[in-house]
Amino acid sequence: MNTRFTFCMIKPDAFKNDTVSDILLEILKAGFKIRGIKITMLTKAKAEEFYDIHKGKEFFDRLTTFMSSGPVMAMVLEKPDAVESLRKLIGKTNPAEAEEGTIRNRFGTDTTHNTVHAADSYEHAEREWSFFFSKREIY
Ligand code: DGI
Repeated sequence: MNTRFTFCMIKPDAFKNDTVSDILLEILKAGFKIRGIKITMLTKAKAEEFYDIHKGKEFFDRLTTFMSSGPVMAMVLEKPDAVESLRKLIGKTNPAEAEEGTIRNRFGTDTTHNTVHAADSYEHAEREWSFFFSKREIY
């Protein structure tokens, strides 16, 4: 298992609130290298596929409607212990509970509109970047 890589996605609320560049800067300042990047739109069906682990939960429709409401920026990021490091940088799911200075604390609004997704394991990271990128799009 390679622990240098993780998957990150900036969510539609960041595009709406014009905080994408601030979030990117935080990620770069934390020492991550960008190995793949694209802006794309998820259809409702694609958002449901990406979050299929949450299917059946109370917030599933809210989450997938939001995630297909505007652009997302998908990224493959590199840094030692990438998954743990990025999870720490973004903070807890609910921005109100996220530690001060974390990305979700600074730029998030609520548990749905929490500006950024980060893979929670190396296994999920690989599944998630494969969802967005072909091999040729990652260097
Ligand atoms: O890994 P996280 O994004 O921190 O959290 P997660 O994998 O448990 O859930 C994925 C996303 O689903 C999360 O970023 C926002 C949404 N979500 C999770 N739990 C709740 C939720 N949305 C609402 N409204 N309420 C929840 O309890």
